Amino acid sequence: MGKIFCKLWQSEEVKILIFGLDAAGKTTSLYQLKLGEVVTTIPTIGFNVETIDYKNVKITAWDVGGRDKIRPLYRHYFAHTDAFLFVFDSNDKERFAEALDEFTRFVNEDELRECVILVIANKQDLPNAMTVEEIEAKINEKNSIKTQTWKVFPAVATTGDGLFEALDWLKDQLALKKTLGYFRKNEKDTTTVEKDQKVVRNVRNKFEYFRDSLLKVKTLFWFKSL
Ligand code: G3D
Ligand code: MG
Repeated sequence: MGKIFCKLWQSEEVKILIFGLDAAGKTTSLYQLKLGEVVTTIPTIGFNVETIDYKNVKITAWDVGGRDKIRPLYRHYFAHTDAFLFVFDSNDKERFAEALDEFTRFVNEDELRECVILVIANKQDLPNAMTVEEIEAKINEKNSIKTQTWKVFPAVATTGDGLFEALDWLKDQLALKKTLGYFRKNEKDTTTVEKDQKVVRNVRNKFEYFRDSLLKVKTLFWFKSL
């Protein structure tokens, strides 16, 4: 799995967040990635955060849901996030609505508006698991994703099935985003150059107008002197 992360994300920092209700399969997925030590910390703001630092990739995961007081504190982690994963327990129909509400909240966070969203439909090995299509339909019903690129992938975190494909897609999307970002930056530069050229043109026009006026006045005096 490490190869995926090695290949592309060598130069720039990549920041990924993982959300999901408790028991959805986040910790299991993190260990399946086999990227190194999963470090668990409880920050002073009071919830359990798991992190992996692998080369230039920083992944942070925590349980969401339930505690309204803690929710605003999540935002400490949002700045400069490139992608977020939301892990659904596809088999937990009772808590699916709660999970979807949480997912929608993250989708609507201002600081996560540029993120790529990878939805993991986990626990596909269980007989009553909702399918990818069902989960996709539920997300579409909410109609909350306006700006972000997103996709749902089936997975079984306990075996690792599906995680590889999901992360491969994420890697491609991040590469695309990086390329688009590069072009946008250059577009901005072009605009700046065009603006500068406009200023130069204006100054030149004014100068030429002034020079012509002087010439006219000079000619007038010359005629008068005849
Ligand atoms: P969390 O970190 O999101 O809270 P965990 O969830 O990774 O701790 O997983 C919660 C439980 O779900 C674990 O079981 C784990 O083995 C199980 N689990 C995770 N992914 C899958 C999956 O794809 N299929 C199945 N059948 N189970 C899964 P325990 O028994 O250790 O609590
Ligand atoms: Mg966990």
